Amino acid sequence: MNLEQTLNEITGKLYGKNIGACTDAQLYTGVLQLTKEKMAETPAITGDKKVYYISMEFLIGKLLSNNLINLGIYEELSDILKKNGKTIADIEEAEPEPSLGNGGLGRLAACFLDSIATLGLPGDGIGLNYHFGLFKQVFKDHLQNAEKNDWIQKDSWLNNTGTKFEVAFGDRKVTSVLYDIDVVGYENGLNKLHLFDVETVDESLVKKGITFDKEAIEKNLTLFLYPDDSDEAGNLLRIYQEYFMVCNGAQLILKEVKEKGYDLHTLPEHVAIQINDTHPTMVIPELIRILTTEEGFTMDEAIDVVSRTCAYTNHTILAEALEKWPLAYIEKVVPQLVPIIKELSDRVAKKYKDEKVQIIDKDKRVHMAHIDIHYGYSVNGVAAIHTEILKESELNHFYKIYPEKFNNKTNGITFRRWLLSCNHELAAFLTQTIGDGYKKDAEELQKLLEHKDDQAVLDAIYDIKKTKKAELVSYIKEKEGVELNPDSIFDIQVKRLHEYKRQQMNALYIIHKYLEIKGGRKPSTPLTFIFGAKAAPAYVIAQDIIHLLLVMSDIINNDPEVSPYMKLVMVENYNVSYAEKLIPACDISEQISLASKEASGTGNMKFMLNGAVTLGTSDGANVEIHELVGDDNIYIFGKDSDTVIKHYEKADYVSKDYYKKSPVIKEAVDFIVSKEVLKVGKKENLERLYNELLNKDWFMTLLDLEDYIKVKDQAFADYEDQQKWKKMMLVNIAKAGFFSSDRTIAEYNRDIWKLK
Ligand code: 475
Repeated sequence: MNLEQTLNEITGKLYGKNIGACTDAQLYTGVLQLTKEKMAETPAITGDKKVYYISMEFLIGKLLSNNLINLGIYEELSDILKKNGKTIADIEEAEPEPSLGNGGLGRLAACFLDSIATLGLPGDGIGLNYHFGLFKQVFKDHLQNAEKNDWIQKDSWLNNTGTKFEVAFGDRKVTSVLYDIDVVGYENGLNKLHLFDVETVDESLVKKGITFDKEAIEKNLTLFLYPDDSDEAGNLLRIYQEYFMVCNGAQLILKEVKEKGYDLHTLPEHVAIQINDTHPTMVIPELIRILTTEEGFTMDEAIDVVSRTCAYTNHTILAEALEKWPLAYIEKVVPQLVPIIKELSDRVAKKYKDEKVQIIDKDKRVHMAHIDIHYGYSVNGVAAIHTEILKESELNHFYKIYPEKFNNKTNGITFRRWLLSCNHELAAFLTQTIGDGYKKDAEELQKLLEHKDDQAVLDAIYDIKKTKKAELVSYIKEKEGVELNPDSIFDIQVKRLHEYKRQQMNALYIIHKYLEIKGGRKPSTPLTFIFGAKAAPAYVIAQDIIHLLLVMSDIINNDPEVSPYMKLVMVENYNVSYAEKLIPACDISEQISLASKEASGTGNMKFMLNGAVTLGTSDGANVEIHELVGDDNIYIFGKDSDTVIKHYEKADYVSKDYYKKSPVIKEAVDFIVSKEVLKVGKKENLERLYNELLNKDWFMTLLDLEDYIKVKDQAFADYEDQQKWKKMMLVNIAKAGFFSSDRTIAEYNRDIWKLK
């Protein structure tokens, strides 16, 4: 049977209809089944040693297109659908997005699974099957509201494996269920994403918005991704979730090793466990607990074996994100781990007197990262500058003890999703111009450089950008009800909302530009500013920044004097699927974090790959992008990380000084609480933000604002020179190969996992 016959048979059985007669939703279900059947026929990737990537988040996004691409049947299916009057794009709209992550860290885990399978390495993900992913963002009265975000339908990518484990929280026992999602590599075999769940979860617990009873563990354990941790019950639930994941993960790993007939004493020869930030850290004491209490290991043996199996990745230096759980909380949730953690802590205390490297501190808090560093064999940062900062400042005390454990693994992105799937036009053009070798070896994108003076190639890249901009314009019209000008410059900042990422600095630029236009200085090419960002529900200032952006977009877009020259839109519920539409349409990629604060960034790589030019600080992977494309193909501004770190050390940054010194800064900041803005927005939010900027500005917005304005204006001016711009686009695409997650994973494997 050919593919079309198979699909017709499936839809016939499901709905009594042939392909052409199905609704988009029915056809989605049919194609889902077809794809799952194809995946089930794909051989599993096997080997002597396997990596387990353990993570509280896997922000996988919609899977249909990517699975079809990786199975090599995308084109064929696309033709079949077309023949029957349908398109993949339409049926994809019917697929719910699994938003099982917050942002970069979760999305990275998803890209890594794709690359591990693509490279043919045996490697599975271990995580949780949250019933509700990251909240759905809804704007009302210029404010963000959070609603529950369900994604699990009767037919989905989840397969119930029937595997169950017991997880003990002290005397309380919970039974888990294991769901698997197949991960198919690009023209390669099959790995798995293992997502653990509790059978007794009760979705009806969720009341208004995303509030729910935090006490009933059996009913709420896997209800939500990352519940609010602003109170004790929230913190405890987080520890319940973390322990639930690692206890299941440890049991699964040991079971698989035993089934293969290996002696558990040889664990490091057969297993590598990559711990994605500190959230899964308890897997270390949990494995030690199981090995000593159930497998007859001595404590020394267990510690030795586990320490040679586990490796840790750090994703942030923000103090508030480094987990330090009160020992009393752990005692309450998993008392059985406490003696192990104490033992690990005592061993460190005996050997090292330095307070900074202790596991349990004087306030009886457990520093999770310290467990990973002492009792793991590898510690890595996620971009060159980030790893340097870890070694030289944040984790310097550990680096002095264990220099050999530290290594850098600059992040990457899967080109299957972030080029082949989200930008078919560009991918097809690249194939036509440089062949399709780049699909397997991303460095081949450099072949494009041979065409940098080829007018037809330059024009084609520019035209593809125009096509993607036009597509985005109609999508935004439909979703947000805002009419954008496809001939304007698209300047885009999409990422989680956080003060360190400095969306507020971008907002101040926009105010500045608005006032300029009001004063009669009009830009030669109209400007379109696009934002997408969710703010943690408990993060007040972040909500205020969203408020300012929504109010400003109201003011700007409704001002007939201004709106022909600039528009501002903040898209609602920014997620992976939205990113796939925004990124290919971008001209200028905003990567403007305060230097030293963005560990890597991965959005910056996605934009570059799709021909956007970066406007950014010397932070995270921007530094490496800069090195690759050279000064002429990127816009870098702002103070460097050494300067910023010194300001923090000396505590000598005073934002008001910058405000007083610069009339331009003063004018933009004051506008936040001007009559004009207060007429549309809320006094409480706007005044709070204004005061924060003037009196705290913890992430030094005003430090870089003037330079930002200058360099951004330069970028807009350069855009006028089409020829110059086209070449910049080409160089960015050509140099993006380094950021393929295939390269990143090959490095993890070479230096850390050492799989065959
Ligand atoms: C960095 N998330 C990016 C990306 O390495 C980097 C923290 C606490 C709890 C839950 N999630 C988090 C992060 O820390 C996170 O997403 N970090 C990001 O990891 C991948 O590219 O610079 O901010």
